Amino acid sequence: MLRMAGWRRVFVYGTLKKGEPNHHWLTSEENGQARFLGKGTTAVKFPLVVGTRYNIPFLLARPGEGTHIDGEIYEVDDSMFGKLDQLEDYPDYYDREEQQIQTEQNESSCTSRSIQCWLYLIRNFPEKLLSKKMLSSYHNTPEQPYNENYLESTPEDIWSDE
Ligand code: PCA
Repeated sequence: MLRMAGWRRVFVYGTLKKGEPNHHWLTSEENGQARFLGKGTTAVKFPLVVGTRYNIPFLLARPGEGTHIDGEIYEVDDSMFGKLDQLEDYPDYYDREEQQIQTEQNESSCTSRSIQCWLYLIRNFPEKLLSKKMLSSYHNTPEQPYNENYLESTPEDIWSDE
């Protein structure tokens, strides 16, 4: 596949997935370009929990705990990558790092491969988050609706109820 300069692969597991509340960030042409490459799963286990009164999905920087996480792989241009950093308030709130992502099995050849992608994760979090239910796949639900008002709150306020 032709690799274009300035494009990065990003693995999204939360509100940026198709059908989830922030997916429009990836499809808005004003933000830049994003190309869906396929579904994937983290090669490493991570705790994925929904926390705070805003019901935000958090992938916690505790590799080896939790489960392999399902998500979607996108190739994004520089402009889109910058927008995603803005949405995740990188580096003040979410950090990001490159991780190996196992791609979905190719039906005809029964093979899958693992590729490096950026993902957003939380490094400084209240330990209490680790006692929440750990998910392998995030979906926004009416029982625990995502509340984007957290975008207007301070990091201290976000953690205040955990
Ligand atoms: N958005 C990013 C990180 C957490 C979130 O809600 C994502 O979907 O991967």
